[in-house]
Amino acid sequence: MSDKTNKPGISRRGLLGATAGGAALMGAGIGGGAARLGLMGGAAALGTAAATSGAKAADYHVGPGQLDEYYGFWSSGQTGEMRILGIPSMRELMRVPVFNRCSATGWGQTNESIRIHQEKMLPQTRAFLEANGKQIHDNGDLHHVHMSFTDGTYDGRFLFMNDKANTRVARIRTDIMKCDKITEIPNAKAIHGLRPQKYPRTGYVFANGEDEGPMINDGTILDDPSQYVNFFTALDGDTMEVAWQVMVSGNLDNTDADYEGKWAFSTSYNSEMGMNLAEMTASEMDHVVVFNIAAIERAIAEGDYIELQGVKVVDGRKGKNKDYTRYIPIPNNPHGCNMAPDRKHLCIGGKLSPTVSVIDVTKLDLIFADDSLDPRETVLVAEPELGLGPLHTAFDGQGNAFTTLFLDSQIVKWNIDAAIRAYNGEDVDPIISKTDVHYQPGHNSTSMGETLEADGKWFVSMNKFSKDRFLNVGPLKAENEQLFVIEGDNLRLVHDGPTFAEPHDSIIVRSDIVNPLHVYDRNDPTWAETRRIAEADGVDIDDWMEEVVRDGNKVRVYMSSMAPNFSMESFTVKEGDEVTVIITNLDDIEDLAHGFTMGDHGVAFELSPNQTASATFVAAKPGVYWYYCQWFCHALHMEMRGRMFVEPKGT
Ligand code: RUQ
Ligand code: CUA
Ligand code: CA
Repeated sequence: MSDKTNKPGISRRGLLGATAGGAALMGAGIGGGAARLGLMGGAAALGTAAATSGAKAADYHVGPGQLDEYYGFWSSGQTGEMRILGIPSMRELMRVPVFNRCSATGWGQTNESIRIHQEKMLPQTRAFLEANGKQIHDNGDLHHVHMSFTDGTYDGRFLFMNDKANTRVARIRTDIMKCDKITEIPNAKAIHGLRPQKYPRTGYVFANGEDEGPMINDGTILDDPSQYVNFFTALDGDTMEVAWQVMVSGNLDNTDADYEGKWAFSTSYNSEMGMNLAEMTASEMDHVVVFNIAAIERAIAEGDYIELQGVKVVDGRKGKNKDYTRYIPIPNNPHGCNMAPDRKHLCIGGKLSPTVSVIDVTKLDLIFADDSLDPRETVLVAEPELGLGPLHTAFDGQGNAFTTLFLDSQIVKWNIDAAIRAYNGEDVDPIISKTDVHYQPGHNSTSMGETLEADGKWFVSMNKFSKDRFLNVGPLKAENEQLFVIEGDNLRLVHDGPTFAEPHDSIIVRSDIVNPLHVYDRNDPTWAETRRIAEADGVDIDDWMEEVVRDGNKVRVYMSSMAPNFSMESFTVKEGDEVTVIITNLDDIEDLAHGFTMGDHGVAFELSPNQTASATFVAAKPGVYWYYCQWFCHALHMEMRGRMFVEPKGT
């Protein structure tokens, strides 16, 4: 261990350095009541000057009818969707359901979305869901949204995101801003950190399994943590198939990749493989795992792997003396993992340690080449003490970094080069400024900050608590996302953005990179299978449709929509029939969306211009049921409706 760590800390920092005590303090911050949060706010305010609030509106105001300069792609945590915001207006532009069931669009209910859910679902999950009377998991915990890269910057093709709740990775096609793939990850549990390969292109999507479990989780091994492992997964971003996995020591939290396509990195807060808080915080040091991508690919090519649930798994655990992984000791339950756009420096948030550990990735070859080298001594080039609870780091592309201080409720701006010089004994202070945020920040984002085109203009702090910032809406409060202009050494607050559970992370992408379609292409693959079914019924879904096709007790109802009409005023089925309603919206005018809601049947879905969609339900109760268009489309929108007659059995 370097003698530069564990410097005698000052007062509160010393307290935090004591692991169990640190964890307790962290716990108090998270779980404690308003009084405790108030205390922390007070402590933060003592630290440094507060940000200037009440900025001149004209500086950032995006007026009515004006367009934003950036897209913000936002996770939504336990809501399970992706959100699109405009930056700098912070206007919420769209919600894209991914892992969640959406009442408006029918995502999670339409046959097209269920097929996407099921395509890459593991067979045991399908059986499990059936036993629970379900077709899909309709919740998710979406923490991290990241765009595909080419040559170190966003290329506008896809967005990738994790589901910690049900161990999945999903992809959104940016041309239609809809999810087109959901891959359930075998072997691993609880996909948390997720990042695409940055260079030469994506390429791989790296995904961390956070929860430990037995290698084969079939009930044979239960409470025997000595036999638990964790899995690091690389997916192919083009096919969304799992390319390979690496078995690791310790758990995995956040991840990132370098700008040369050589390495991926993951933080681990549970190197101890503890099963409770005391055990998970027992060690002063946890680690960052470095994955050597070329060596892992070689292992796969040369057959040095085992096959688990159809996936090639390389053993990258500690002490295996292979060149697949290296473990770099890092204090102390580290969390954030952020590669700087200088192509050189990886910044690891210390969480329980008040430090950010800076790794020079150009030195990683040394520790792979020579096992006798101390990995930490060899690759660590700085470890500035920045404040309490450092979680995530963002970059301005000019050599500076911004780190969220969860416990201090602050953002610290610091200079990477100055931190390196200080680490080498020079008398320089790497800290440039500290800015209060409201309150308890987790992630932060800078405009284009996770790419080689980081432009240092805008900064968003995603705060876990809003406390007193907004009108009280009851015991459950909104989170607060604050937009700052980066102005010289300082951050100037220009907007508070209340948001519902729990926007977690975001990326800020220049608007010229993202170019969605205005209306669907009729040949969109989303409904390719629906088209195939219709063709078998002799129906052309591109044409005006008024067909009812009976196939035993299955009835397929083919309709078209064109404002303000459905092609069919009514249709008749029998009690107990399984009814599939298939509709093409023949309106191909921008923004002319319809929808289909079947009254009292729990069925509703979106019909955007040129879109085909379908849903299946059982007509279990005889009677007259109105269906209607639920997307306001025309002066006669209310009249856009019709009747389903369900004849009693035996008539
Ligand atoms: S992790 S608040 Cu789920 Cu992104 Cu750090
Ligand atoms: Cu069609 Cu409303
Ligand atoms: Ca630990």
